[in-house]
Amino acid sequence: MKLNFFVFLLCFNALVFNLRAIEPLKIWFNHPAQKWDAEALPIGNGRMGAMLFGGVEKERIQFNEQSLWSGDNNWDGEYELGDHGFGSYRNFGDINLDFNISGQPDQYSRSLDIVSGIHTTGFQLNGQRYLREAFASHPDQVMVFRYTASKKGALSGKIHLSSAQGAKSIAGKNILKFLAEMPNKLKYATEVKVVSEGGKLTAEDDALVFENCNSLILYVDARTNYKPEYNSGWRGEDPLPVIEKEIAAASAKSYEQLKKSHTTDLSRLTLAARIDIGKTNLEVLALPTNERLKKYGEGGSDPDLEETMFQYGRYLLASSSRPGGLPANLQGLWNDSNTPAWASDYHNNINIQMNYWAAESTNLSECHLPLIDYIVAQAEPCRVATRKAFGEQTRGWTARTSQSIFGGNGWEWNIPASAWYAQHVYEHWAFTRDNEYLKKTAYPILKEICQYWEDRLKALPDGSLVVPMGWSPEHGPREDGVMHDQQLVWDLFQNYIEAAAALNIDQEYQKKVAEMQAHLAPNKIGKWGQLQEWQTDRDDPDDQHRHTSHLFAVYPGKQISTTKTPELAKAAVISLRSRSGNYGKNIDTPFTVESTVGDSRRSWTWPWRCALWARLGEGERAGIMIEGLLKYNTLPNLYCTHPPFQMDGNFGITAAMAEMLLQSHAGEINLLPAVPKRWADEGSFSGLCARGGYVVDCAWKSGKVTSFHVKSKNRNPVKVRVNGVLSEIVPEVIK
Ligand code: FUC
Repeated sequence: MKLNFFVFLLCFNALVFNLRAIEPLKIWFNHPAQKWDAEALPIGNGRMGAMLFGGVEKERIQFNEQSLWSGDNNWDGEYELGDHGFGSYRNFGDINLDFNISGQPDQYSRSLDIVSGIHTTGFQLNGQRYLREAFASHPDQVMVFRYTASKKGALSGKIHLSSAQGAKSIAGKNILKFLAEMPNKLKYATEVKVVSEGGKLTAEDDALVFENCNSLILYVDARTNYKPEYNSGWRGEDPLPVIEKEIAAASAKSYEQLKKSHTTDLSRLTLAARIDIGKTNLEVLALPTNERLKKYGEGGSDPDLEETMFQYGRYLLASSSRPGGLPANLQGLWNDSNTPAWASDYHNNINIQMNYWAAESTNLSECHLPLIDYIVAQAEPCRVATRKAFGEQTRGWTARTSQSIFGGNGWEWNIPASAWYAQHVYEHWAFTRDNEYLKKTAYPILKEICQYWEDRLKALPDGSLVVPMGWSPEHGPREDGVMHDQQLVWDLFQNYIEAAAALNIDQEYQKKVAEMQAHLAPNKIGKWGQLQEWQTDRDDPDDQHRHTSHLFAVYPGKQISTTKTPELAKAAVISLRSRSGNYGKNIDTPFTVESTVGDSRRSWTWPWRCALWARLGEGERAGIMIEGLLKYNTLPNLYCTHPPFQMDGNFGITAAMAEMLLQSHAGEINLLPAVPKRWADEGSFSGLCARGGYVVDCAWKSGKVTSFHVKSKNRNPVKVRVNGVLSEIVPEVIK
């Protein structure tokens, strides 16, 4: 293969490559939090997390563990919340510290470092400096809170532990704990061990009193006896003995040791990918995050805030989704309610998928595994529910839109749900090229879901195949051949064919699937040039419905691309403009953030559209979608809000920003495919991933790539598009 000389120079010009220094990545306030969803700050170790308020006299730590759910096992039917029925994700409880101090603090700040995951509250009061640190350790499986003051013996007060499910706390010498059972027989427990330096600890009723201590350390662990296994009735080991063991092991280590192993573990993930898209001026940089967000919403420039949003999504994923655990739910992991919106469940018509869009592309592949394990664990109850709904002879499975952790299928059948899940199962292989995983885990799932569609597709008199009774999520009436469904099944078949070819197996079935794929009723361009959402040409150009389901084929799918299907890509541009209020009545108005109104302003709509614009090569419009999310659907603590608070927006915008910088869905690595003018001047990224097992670094000036590296564990050559020129290169080898 001929190597383009210019690309050769760029690729091997390691000396020129220069990732500019990264600004400290912090979210901070100069006052304690009042509102849980908008101001408190999250820590998490994948399984367990807390929201911190940073109070001065009273410190509230609201905490969660990902498996505390109400509801019945294997529920199959419409939503029914509460203790029985579908149930919901629940609040675990609070730890409250009342300090014997009062007055107006000086130099107050509370901050969350989203690289190290250390939360710090500091202030000056009555001539003393108070410092409080908190983190949730994945390696040690405990949360750790440390309280210090500059003067010896200055810490006195009381600690309470309260369950949000009604369990009674008991206090021992230096321990607070509770153990109880939910009405669905899920056991749950918490232990808080308190260690003081100096002073004295005494149990008083259900509280712990601390007097004249120099410092305090709290070790916290919470668990349930949930087991992600249908055949075990979703119940496993008793939680308390595990908790006691973990707390004993952690408290035997020094604080510095625990902090170091936590920081090393988390920053391995958070630093694996970085972006630098511009420099915020120092005056703005010095402001608390909530004030910067406000200024940004008023039109101020703040590239470092956009960069913080990118990294926050990665921090939140690494803090709510770790191997062996459950996937991130609608609120990630953080929930203070027993009746959360949409049960804080797993919604599969956009939300759970968006939660994981950034996992592979931004170098958090291991954080994708909880979703894949969830798909595996839920398959059996879904098979049962699928047979019940679609006939005893049905092969394979699919799911209703809302799912629980107990095999529960709640609100409304989402017939192509499993095809969308299959995309995640496939993408984990596409990015990692882990053939063992492909053979053992991914391939059987893909094949089984293909069989579901083999049985379910309906042949029209002209021989084309349609998905029966789809509804273009939450938009259309139920009818055959809805484009969203057609595209999802196309994607499933394509991924199956690629997987089977890589394993060199099932030749006959590959042919069968390829034949079905070729007969799927295709995408259509309608009367105003739009990509049709339905088989009939009835799309309304003034419709601003939040879902952009018929654009699945552009993103996260790969059926439509600017290079391979330019006519369909053009139609997608027209459809997407109209969804953001720039067609129909407003065809001549400029495309601005304000033209997107009403139902189009949601936590997850902006990121999806941002990624869509990126795939369509429209950097300016992608940039406008980031502005919209920050202006209309982001809370002061940078949590995204539907409303209410919903984490898909955080995860989604990270993925969409990555897609603006690097794409790999169309058989090539495309560098800087959709960079808006405001990022073009100078910037860099490192550690973004491309399908095929590649890791990419890149730097640019005036919108042009000035240096790049493609690394891989294999030496497979890869096509790279750099400054519009496509060449094949051999990657550098990662050992
Ligand atoms: C889907 C969306 C809603 C919301 C809910 C949790 O049903 O249509 O907008 O995000 O999930």
